[in-house]
Amino acid sequence: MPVRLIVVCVSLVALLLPSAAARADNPLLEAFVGANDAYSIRLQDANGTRVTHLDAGTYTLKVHDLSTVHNFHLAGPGVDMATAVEEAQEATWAVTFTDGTYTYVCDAHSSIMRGTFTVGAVSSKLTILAGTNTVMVAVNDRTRTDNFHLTGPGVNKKTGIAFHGRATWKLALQGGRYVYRSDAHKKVRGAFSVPSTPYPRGPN
Ligand SMILES: [Cu+2]
Repeated sequence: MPVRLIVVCVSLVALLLPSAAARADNPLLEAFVGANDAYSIRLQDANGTRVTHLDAGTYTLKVHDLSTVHNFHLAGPGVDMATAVEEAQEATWAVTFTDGTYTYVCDAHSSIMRGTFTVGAVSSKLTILAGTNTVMVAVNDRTRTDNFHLTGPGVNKKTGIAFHGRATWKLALQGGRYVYRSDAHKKVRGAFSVPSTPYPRGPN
């Protein structure tokens, strides 16, 4: 008897953007390139920590391009900005990051002077085993400002709003309507329905 997997992907990311973009006091990021002409490139947050992940939104990025042989070039969804290789310069950019992966390089030495970071999002994947009501829910909560909260018949599970990482839940769903949402932003939500009889098996 074949087992059919039904995969439902949900994402809460798109609706997160307006509130982040409207924030007046944008968080500060700083980039440092080529101090003493060294082959160094770094992007850090206001605490001096190297950036590996950010919440979506608009940031103030201060670029310290300290060398006349290196530059800072940042690219990713909606962003493509660079200082000049042949001049040292200080620049302040307002940059708006959306869900995705961003890369920064020195264009003259992009194979060795580069870094990446991710932005966004809360997403989850439901894997529903055909013929059963048991599902595995893999939640990838990539922001500290929203959570993933799933409710419906027999289920009330959530990640913490400040939680940031992956969680896997094994849940027994019943027939009915399930709603997932972010408790921090009421408009960030979605829903799916589960038939009251188990998901159909393939022909056997
Ligand atoms: Cu360089």
